[in-house]
Amino acid sequence: MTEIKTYPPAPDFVKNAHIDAATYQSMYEASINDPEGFWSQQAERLTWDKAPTKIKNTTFSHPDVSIKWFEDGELNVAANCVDRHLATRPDQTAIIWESDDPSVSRHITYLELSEQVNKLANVYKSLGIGKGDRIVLYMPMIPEAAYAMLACARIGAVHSIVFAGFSPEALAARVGGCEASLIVTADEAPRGGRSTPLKTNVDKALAICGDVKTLVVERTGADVNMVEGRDHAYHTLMAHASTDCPAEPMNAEDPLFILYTSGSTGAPKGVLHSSGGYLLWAAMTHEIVFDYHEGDIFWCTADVGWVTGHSYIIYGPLANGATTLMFEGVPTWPDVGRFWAVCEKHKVNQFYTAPTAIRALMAHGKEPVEKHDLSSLKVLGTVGEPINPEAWNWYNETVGKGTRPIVDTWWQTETGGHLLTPIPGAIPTKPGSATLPFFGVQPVILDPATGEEVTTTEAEGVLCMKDSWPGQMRSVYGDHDRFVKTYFSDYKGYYFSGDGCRRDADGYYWITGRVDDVINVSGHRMGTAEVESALVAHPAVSEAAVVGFPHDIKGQGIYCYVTLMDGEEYTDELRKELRDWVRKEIGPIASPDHIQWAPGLPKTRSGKIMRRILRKIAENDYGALGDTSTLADPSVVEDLIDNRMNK
Ligand code: 6R9
Repeated sequence: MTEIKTYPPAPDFVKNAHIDAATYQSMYEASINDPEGFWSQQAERLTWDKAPTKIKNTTFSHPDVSIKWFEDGELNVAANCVDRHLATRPDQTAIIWESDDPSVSRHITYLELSEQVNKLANVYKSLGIGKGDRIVLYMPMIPEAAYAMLACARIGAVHSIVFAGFSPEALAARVGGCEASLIVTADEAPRGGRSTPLKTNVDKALAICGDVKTLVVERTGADVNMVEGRDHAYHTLMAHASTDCPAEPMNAEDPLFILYTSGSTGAPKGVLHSSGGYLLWAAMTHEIVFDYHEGDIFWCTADVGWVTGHSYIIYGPLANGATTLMFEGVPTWPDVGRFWAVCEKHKVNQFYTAPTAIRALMAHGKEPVEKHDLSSLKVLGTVGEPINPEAWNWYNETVGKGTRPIVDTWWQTETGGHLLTPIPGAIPTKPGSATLPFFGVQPVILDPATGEEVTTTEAEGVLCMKDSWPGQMRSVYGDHDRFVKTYFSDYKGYYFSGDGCRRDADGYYWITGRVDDVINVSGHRMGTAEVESALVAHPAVSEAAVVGFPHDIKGQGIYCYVTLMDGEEYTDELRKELRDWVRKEIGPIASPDHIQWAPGLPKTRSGKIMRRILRKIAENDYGALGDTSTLADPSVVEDLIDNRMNK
């Protein structure tokens, strides 16, 4: 095995950093030994209408799981992200918008942000929306998406963002799932020189889930269908709206947003986040993990449709009064140097992206990076999936010139923000490791066979958390039992992350990937069950089993085994049709990479599909199939291998 190098923080960096090694140690200890004291002090990062006196009231005890932080506190998230900066920085840029078209960008100041948010909040009210109502956002990466989120927060409405790459079918399920009163969308979403017809997709979704009011931003000016009384033009209503809208005082535990995410079973679940604890977590991690300083330009390349966009494009940076960059395009258009051109153009200081993007750009070599002046960069971050050491090294050497700390941040939609991560001035990094816990985070590794904690420093097993942190999700929207069952039932008394993990001799954590039937395709989480149910919804398909397989760029690809109905013919045309079908049912992000015909699937005598075997076949790893003696018909496996090899 090649030796793993350790990269200590550079002395120059440590000098200016918020947190050094000794401070990390003492603060971490305080956060564990005296959570009440620690978090009541940290809560002062936010501006409260009523400061909390009850700090932590949480239990992971099955089945009475209950999570409350700052429960008697009152605040408004929009007031924290906008209003409180108006006295000190009205003319500072809050949002830099870089459009898909490289010649177009805009700067929006905190004062402008305030006016737009307040107007939109008044527009919501005029459409009959109030505290607690749900608003679905299905939007391009444009400043109006930020206004739409913050305007919800201002009046206490709960947003549920649906990534613009999802299909009308997936959108309809999410609109229906939270009984939304309004959908905010745009005519079209330009990306990479192409355009997604968002409003047309909304029309198709409403034909499935029933009519809901819409508010349509004009992004490209494309001609779209507007139904009188149902569809409203954003710019028309905004033109008459007042910039004066008081912020609704909210309890810290009132919901801020719902975000659907995939699990191992059933339909995606609506992860529910709070106002107080979530915002504190987003703000604090944004400042400390990226070592954000006053005046820095921060760029997170995610889409606001994912949790990373929520916490690190909008809520964290704006709560801190930062300048946040919002990018509408893709890393490879108009050329593979786009990320670096944007870093140079806007003098980006912290850059946060996904390993899949790094791998894709790495394939094009150094030249597109070296063409650009990247001297403004101070910290580089990654998120979404394990980063392989080759990609880490390339990021470090080619982008960071070997002098910028890399923060490999492990977290989940459920966690609200970073849980395992280097702190750049404090924690030496190792390529591929998310290193150590953030303040208040108590990771444990459990033996999956016994459910017992592995207490030795070196350990391997499933990653759980022993106690709550303020940014933790509070429930599954409308289904608290599902929350308890999904996260607190397999290992009682712990939060179960769904990830496998190893702890090395230095106590560093190395995520080994999901241990459930969730796959991670280009950093997007997907339940194999979702792809399976899309496939079996096709009239020709009788059965389907979906697994992940290693993919050079995407991390994991989607491998589908499909059994057809009697009398159906296994043809290449049908294969193509099924691929398009899945794209239509879920969205292009769920495009199958391989569809293998499987007249028979390996099943146990009780009828359970043995996915372990299917994963091995997908990986072309036939020597390690393990015990197949419990199969009802072991010959099925040979047929699948023959099929795989002749494909
Ligand atoms: C923020 C986000 C969560 C899953 C998580 C894990 C994987 C995320 C990672 C990572 C290794 C990292 N994951 N960050 N694996 N190293 N730094 O991605 O949320 O979309 O909910 O995905 O992503 O498997 O369980 P989400």
